[in-house]
Amino acid sequence: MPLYLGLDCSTQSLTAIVIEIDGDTRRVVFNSSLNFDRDLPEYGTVGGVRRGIDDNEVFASPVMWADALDRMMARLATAVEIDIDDIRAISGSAQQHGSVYLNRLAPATFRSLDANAPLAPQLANVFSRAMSPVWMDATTAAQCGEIDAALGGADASAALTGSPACERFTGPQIRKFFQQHPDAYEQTARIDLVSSFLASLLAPGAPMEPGDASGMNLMDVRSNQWSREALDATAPQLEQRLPAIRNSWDRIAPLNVYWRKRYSLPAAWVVPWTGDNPSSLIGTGIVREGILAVSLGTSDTAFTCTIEPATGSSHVFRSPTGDFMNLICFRNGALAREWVRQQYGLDWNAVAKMLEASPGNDGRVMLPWLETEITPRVTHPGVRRFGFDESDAAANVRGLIEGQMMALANHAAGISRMPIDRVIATGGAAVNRAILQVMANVFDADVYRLDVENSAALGAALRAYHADRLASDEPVSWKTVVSGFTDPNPGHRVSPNPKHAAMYRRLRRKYELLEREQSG
Ligand code: XUL
Repeated sequence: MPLYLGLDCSTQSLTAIVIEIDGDTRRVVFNSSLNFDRDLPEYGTVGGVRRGIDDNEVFASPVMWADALDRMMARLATAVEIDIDDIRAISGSAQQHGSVYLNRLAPATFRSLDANAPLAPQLANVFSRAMSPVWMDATTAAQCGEIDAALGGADASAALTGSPACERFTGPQIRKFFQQHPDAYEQTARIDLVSSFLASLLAPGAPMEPGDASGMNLMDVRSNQWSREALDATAPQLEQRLPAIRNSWDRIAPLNVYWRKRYSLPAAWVVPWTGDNPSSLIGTGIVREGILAVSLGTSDTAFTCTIEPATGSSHVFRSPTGDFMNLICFRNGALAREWVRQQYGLDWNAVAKMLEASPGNDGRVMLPWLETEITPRVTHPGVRRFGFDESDAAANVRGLIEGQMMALANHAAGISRMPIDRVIATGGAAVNRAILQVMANVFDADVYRLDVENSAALGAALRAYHADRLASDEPVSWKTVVSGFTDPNPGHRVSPNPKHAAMYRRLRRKYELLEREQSG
């Protein structure tokens, strides 16, 4: 039976999912994750990242991501549950916006890797910048201002590239690197996204695709081409340093010989990698208008798929289906939830009990901005409590989770062109039913959890399948691609409690006013 491999290199871990598809047989046959902090401690990460002297400077080693990929392939090669020879195509996804800077030695190195040796040490000489800035970095406000000014203002940048210049986006990060390290920029032959870097290890010279390239402030989001204006506003001779943009569904090349020799993997086709959010769009089955997905991961995101961009969206990306993807992103996601749990010495069951005890927190609100926030823009971190203090554990737990959900619901109103009556929940915290109950009450919508937790890795495997069938002249519709994997499971449905939903409607207005007053 044909197998398809999907990989996801997110902020804190690398996951591989293999799916089996033959007619109506559709199932996940391999699912495994490596956690960067726990499984690759030599890279010294906390939550998958490292920080500079300035807490807003956030980066990770690209060698760590490559190393994780190598170790995952080793696991896959020895997995007893699958026959690796049946893998027909491979795709992947990665945390968005982060960038990898390669020198002139990289292409030849990638093509002639020694299959008898691990990958990481062989990459020692290929980088013109040792560390990669990641999406959590918020140190490019000056460059954002310059890019927006050059493009005619933030609205003009958004109309052209899908988003106003954003601190975590790749273009402003490249501009900062060019300004602060012009010699290293000069030594840079290619700038990758995390996704295209990892794809290049599997298929040297791999392109980017529009889904992840639209998180750079460099691509014309309508034409899916690099925008000359945006490139010029960012750094000199930039286009020659960027990979080509190809369709998300093209097949690139058979798997690089390194992996075939080292792990006896087959010459499976490699399909372009995309960003974790665009990949999750497929992995949650959102291939048409009218459904909202909420991903509760390191970042919390909410997204929809539309034929035309939604006007209230802070980011418009391209969907791997060729449509548009509208997204909002919150920086204070899983790490903030983990913080409040640890702060009060609780386990997740105790958190759940506190959430169930007094929905609405007696009208008290927390703005959960442990770190600087993306939505809305908050540059002075610190949780803001209204009506309670830090001594009250239950009020803090409820305040934080309810605050996150109210922010999601309020801002998500702008990314759907239709009323939201159903939410698909994914990401690590989606396994927590009490959190999903808060979500259902706050959104006043049914919330469904999918069977597969890592929707980005699943989306990658599904994209590999779609591309393979297309190239074999047996195209399958996106609806068919996702069916059997992303159908909402009625057993996992969480419905709103009408009384609580009415209360949250009022509390959401209070939250919105406080948020407006306190952000900036
Ligand atoms: C989206 C964003 C994050 C990252 C990390 O714009 O910055 O969701 O993709 O997952």
